Amino acid sequence: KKFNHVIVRRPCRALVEGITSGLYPGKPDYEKALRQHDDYISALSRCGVDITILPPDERYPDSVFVEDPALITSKCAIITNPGAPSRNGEKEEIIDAVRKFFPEDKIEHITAPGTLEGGDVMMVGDHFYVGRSARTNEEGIRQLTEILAKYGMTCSEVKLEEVLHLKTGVNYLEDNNMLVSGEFVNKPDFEKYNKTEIPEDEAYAANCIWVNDTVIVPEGYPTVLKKVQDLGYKTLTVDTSEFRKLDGGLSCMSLRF
Ligand code: CIR
Repeated sequence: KKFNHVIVRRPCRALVEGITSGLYPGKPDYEKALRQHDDYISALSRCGVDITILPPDERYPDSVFVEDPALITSKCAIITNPGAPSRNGEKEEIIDAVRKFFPEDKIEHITAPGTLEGGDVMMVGDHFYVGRSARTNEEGIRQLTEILAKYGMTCSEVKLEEVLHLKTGVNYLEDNNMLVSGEFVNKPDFEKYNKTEIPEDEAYAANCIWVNDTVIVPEGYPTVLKKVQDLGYKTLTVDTSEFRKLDGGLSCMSLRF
């Protein structure tokens, strides 16, 4: 398996007004966020992917989190319908970038009353786990299931209790390896994987990303870093402290395909 492309969007100044649960207090420092985003792009570029960098979009404070308005699979691209009202319009702005890679008949849409955000979707080969959350509803999941089936792919729902998005707490690293934290540690859905448990005090680092045999780990989580290295992966670290203040992590900031 290999990813060839990545899409990111530069953070906008309005980032400081992004949605936050307050779990990680403080307002993002914009200049610092820009530098961290530069480092994020550098790390990705070391993983052998080409990177499309979209310009900042001041209308949408959370638009740096491009993972949410689209879900890109090997067979089709799905424009989602973000459940957060202040983010819903982001779906119109990601389409052009997606069109560079997919013909019109391979671009699908989640439509109202269905809502879905990409952060709730975790790809494991041709199977997709989707979190039912405050952002992703039953109808959104139904539509996603139908779209995926059209392309020979499958989907199963995971109920979320504590986290914002599914991938806030569980991430697949390929090779049957999965990072699990909190409510996901004992979920029967993930029994068949080689699970690595993330300690509670490093829960944020459950959101690592696999990019072509390298795993990018957020900076400042030594236990998780060691565990990922012990699984045999090359690792890179990126400081995401300013995005963490908005509940955003490594996976949220790119579309990888
Ligand atoms: C939000 O609440 O929508 C943003 N502040 C964070 C989005 C994080 N995205 C993700 O987990 N995929």
